[in-house]
Order: sequence, then C-alpha cells, then structure tokens
Amino acid sequence: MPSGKRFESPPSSSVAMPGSVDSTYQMIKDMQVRGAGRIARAAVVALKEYCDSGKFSSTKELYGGLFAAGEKLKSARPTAVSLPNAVNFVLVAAKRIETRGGSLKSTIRAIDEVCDGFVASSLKATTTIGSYGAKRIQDGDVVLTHCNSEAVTAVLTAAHEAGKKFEVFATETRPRFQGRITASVLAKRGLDVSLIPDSAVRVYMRKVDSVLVGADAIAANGAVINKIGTSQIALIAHETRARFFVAAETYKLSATTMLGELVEIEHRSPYEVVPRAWLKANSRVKVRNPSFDVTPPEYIDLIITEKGIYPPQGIVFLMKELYAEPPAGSA
Ligand code: RI2
Repeated sequence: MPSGKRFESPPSSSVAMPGSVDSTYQMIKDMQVRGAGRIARAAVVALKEYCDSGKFSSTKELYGGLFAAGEKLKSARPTAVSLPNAVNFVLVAAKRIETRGGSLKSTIRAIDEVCDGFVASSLKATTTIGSYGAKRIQDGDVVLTHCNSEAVTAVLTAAHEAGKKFEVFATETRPRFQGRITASVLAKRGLDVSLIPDSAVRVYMRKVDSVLVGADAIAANGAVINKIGTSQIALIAHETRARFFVAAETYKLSATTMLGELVEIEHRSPYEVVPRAWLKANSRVKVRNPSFDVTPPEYIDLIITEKGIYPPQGIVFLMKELYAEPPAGSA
C-alpha cells in the first residue's frame, strides 16, 4: 500500500485563487461537495464563474488564469477522474476558442457555453443511465448498493417510477456514512429501503439478486475504482452469484490508463475513522483510511453508461472511441 505521504495535496493547492475557485476547491477537498459527477459539475461551474469575474484584459490572460484555476481544481481530490476530465474538457475547448481569435467578450461567452453544455450533458447522462439501468431491475428483485451515487439512485428511481416492485439494501458506508444519504433519498422517493452496516453485507447477500454501485474511475481493463468496500462486496456477490452492475457516466473513464497509468487512490484523514482524543490516547496506533478500492473486471457483469451497456472487457473500445488521443499527463 502506498505511504500516506504520497497523497498529500500537490503544491498547487497553496496557490491563492479568487472567490469561487478557491471555495469550490476547498468544498471538494472537504467533501462538502462530493460524488464524482457532482464534483465534476462544481469544478466546471467554478471555471465559468472565474471567466465571468471581469478581471481579464485579454484572451491570453483569460486562458492563463483559467488554466491555473483548472489545475488547482484538479488537485482537490486525486481519484475521481470525472474531475480532471471535466476540467480538461473546458480547458481544451477554451484553448481552441482562444486560438480562433475574437474579442474577450465573445471568448468568454463561448467558454461559458462550453461550461453550460458540460453541466447539461452530465445531468442528461445520469437520466439516460437511469432509464437504461432500470431495465435490468425486475419485479421482486433485491438490489444492494454501496455509498451514494447519483447514477445509482437514478437507476433505482427510474425502476420505481416504472412501477417495478423491488427492495433495496444500502450499506452505511463507513467512515463518512454516505449510505445514509442513499437510504434517505430513496425512502423519500417512496422506495423500499433498508440501511445495513457494511459488515452485514454477507449476511444479506443470499437474498440479493444484483449489486449496483457507482464509479469514481474506470480503467482501460474494465476495473472499477469506487468507494472503499466495493471490492469486498463484489467478492461476496461473486460467491452467491448475484449480478454486479456499475452505473457510470463516460467522463468517469480514465483514458490515461490506456497508456499504462494507474489511478491514484486517495487516503484521507485518520480523524474520519477515529476521534482526535482517541488517537491521542492511542498514539502508537496507525490509522489507515483509503477512500477507494479497485474491483477487478472478473467480478463485474456490466457497466451501464449513457452510451449503452458494456461488459467490462468492452470498456476499452468505448474509451478508444471517445478519447482517440488520451491527454498525456492528465488523468
Ligand atoms: P456519482 C463517490 O465518491 C462514491 O464513491 C460514488 O460511488 C461515486 O462518487 C460516484 O458518484 P465520494 O465523493 O457520480 O463520496 O454516481 O468519495 O454520484
């Protein structure tokens, strides 16, 4: 396991940026804004606000500032590839717009449109995933989910709205208990949901027909990087022959894994696991808090995207289609 030191914030985190970029960076880092899709949209909205801040006197200056802002936002959390993919989407378009020439005003307007377009297509992708995924849920099914994923709640909600009768088990998802969000959201939408401790998954898995989780990143070999505990759940699902589905927008595909790069796993503060006083009283105890793990493709049946449903082995072809030239050095 890599040492915690490797996961310290990169130096760009100390570069001061105006208002929205700084606060968005901090909110993503502190997980006040969380979930791979949400952090991607939040970063893009911050870039748009930065463009609109009225502090630039030339398109060159605008692009330079935007690039620095994008780099800062990308450094907020290392694992969810949706974040660099979204920021790079805006930066690549901004570069193209800048090179094309035009007034500062028209350049800002064009970049704003790119940002709005990303947010709209991200939201639409989640809805599309919902309708594709809902077809995989049958009357009488028991579906287990882990953590809190908008893509997953979209699928479950679409199935419920289609009149299907099924039961959901949501894990608590220690240490930050995002499973409570899932349980609360689904219950409010009228679904039949039970919240269970993470450690109870094997007790209930025999009842479970399918597991449905989100993704923070998907590698070229079809491996899925998602909230810590996902890979253990996949193993248990494999044992009982429950199907294992992943719901993820295509901007969670990690194109640089085609070039052999690995997805960096975020390790967070020990104080998410134990109180400060406890650790002070037990200072010889090392607390490790990896935020994500990797589920190998052998344990995954299907990956549900807005472009269609793929077996994990087919993801590399989708990746090649979407990212003909993966951006070297970016995630
Ligand atoms: P959506 C979350 O990460 C979870 O791991 C979740 O499965 C994934 O993002 C995808 O979420 P975190 O931000 O984009 O809670 O589907 O660490 O909402």
